[in-house]
Amino acid sequence: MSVPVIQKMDVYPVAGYDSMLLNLSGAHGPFFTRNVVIMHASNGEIGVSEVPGGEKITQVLEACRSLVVGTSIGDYKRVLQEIKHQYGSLDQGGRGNQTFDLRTTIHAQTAVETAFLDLLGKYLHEPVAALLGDGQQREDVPVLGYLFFIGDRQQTDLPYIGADHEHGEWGKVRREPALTPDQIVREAQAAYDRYGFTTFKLKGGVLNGEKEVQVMKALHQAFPKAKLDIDPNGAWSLNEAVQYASEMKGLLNYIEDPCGAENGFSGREILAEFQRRTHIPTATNMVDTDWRQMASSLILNAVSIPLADPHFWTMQGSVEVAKVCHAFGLNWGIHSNNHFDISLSMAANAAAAAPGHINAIDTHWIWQDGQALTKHPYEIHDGQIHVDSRNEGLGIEVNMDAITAAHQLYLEHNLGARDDAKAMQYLIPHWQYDPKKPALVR
Ligand code: GKR
Ligand code: MG
Repeated sequence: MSVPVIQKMDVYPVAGYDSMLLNLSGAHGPFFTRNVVIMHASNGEIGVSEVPGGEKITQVLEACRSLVVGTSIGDYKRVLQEIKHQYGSLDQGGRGNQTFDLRTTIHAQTAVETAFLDLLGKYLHEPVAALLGDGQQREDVPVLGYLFFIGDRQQTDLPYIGADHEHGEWGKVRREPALTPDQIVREAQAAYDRYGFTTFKLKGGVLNGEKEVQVMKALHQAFPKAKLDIDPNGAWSLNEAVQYASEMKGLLNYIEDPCGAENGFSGREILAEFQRRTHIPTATNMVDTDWRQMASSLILNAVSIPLADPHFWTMQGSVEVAKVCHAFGLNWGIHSNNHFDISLSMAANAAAAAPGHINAIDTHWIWQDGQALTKHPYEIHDGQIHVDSRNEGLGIEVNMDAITAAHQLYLEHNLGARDDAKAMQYLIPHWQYDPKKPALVR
C-alpha cells in the first residue's frame, strides 16, 4: 500500500469570544484569533492544527501550501526544513517584548508539522504523543488553573459576551470584573469546582506588585494545599521582584518572568541574578524561546522552568526541550495563550510525551470552554487531561461546521492579530504599552 500524499491544505483564520482579561500588554478584546490548518490526505484522512492568529501567519501558511501539497506524509521533515529555509528570516527580530510571541514562521512550521503528525498518527494507529521524543510517557497530564484579573466590559461598547448558564458558576464568574483578592479567590473557587485544579497561576503585571502579593496570599489562605505560581511578564524590577518573592516565600510553587532586561543586562542575566538571590524556581516563556536562547540560559543558569509551548517551539521541539530539562535537572512546562480545543490537544500530546517530572501545563481553555472546534474536545477533570494511549493522531475529530462559523466570525468583525492596547484604552484613555509598568499603573 502506498504512503498517503497530501492532496489539499486549507488555512482558516478563525475567531472566538474572550473575556476582558488583563495583562501587562493591556486588556484582551472581545475576540481572540487563531489560524487553523486542515490537510486532506489521499487515504481520506484529515490532519489538523491550530496556531496563533494574525494575517502574517495566515499569509506564510498560504505560501507554504505549494511546499506541502503533493508530499508524502513520511516526508514532512523535509517540508519543515524548506519552510524554515524560505521564511525563517521573518523571525529574525525574535519574539518581541509583548507578553505574547510576535514571531511568524515558527508558528507556520508548527501548524504544518502538527497536521502532518496528526495524519501520521492516524496512518500508524498511534497517538501523536507516541511519535514525539521517546514516545508517550504518561496518560494523565496535569493542567493548571490560569487566573486573570478581569476588566469591566460594561465600561466599553465592545461586543464582549456575558455570563452563560451552561458552565455553572464558572460561566458567570469568568465574564465579570475581578480586581480584588476576594474576586480572584471567587474565580479560583469556581474554576476549582468545575475543573478540580490543584495548581493555580495568577497572571500578574496588572496591579501594583504589592497588591498582587496580597492576592497571592489570599489564594494561599483559601487553597492552602494548592501549588501557586505568578507571572507578571517581567514587569517588576530585579529589586522589586526579590522583595515580592521574599514576601511570597513559602507559598510559591514557582515564579514566572518576575523581572526582565534592565540597566544593560539581558533578561536571562537578570533572571539568573534573581535565582541566585532568592533560590525560587523561576519559569519563563519570554527569554528562553529558541535554541540560541536556551544555550545562553543554560550557561547562565537563568531559569529552572522553560515553558516550552509547542506553538512556538514546534511539537517535536517542545519535547526536545523536555529531554534537555530532564538531562539538566530542570523542570519543563508549557505556556499558553487563548486557544481552541485543537491547541488543547496539541499541548496535551506534547506533555504526554515529555520525559521526567513535568509541571502542570498552562492552558487558557477554561476561558473558551464551550466554543469547541472539535466534536469531543479533551476535558479537564481533577486538574488533569487524559491522553489515551489508544488514540490515533491528536485524538480529536474536527467539526467543520464549527470551524466555518469561527471563520465567519473572524471575517464579519474584520479581525487580525492581537492588540490588547485597544480595549485597555477604554479603561485608561490614551493607554500605551510599557513593558516595565503594570497595566493599571499609569
Ligand atoms: O493571555 O494575556 C494573556 C497572557 O499574558 C499571555 O499572552 C502570555 O503569553 O500567559 C502568557 C504568559 O506570558 O505566560
Ligand atoms: Mg509567562
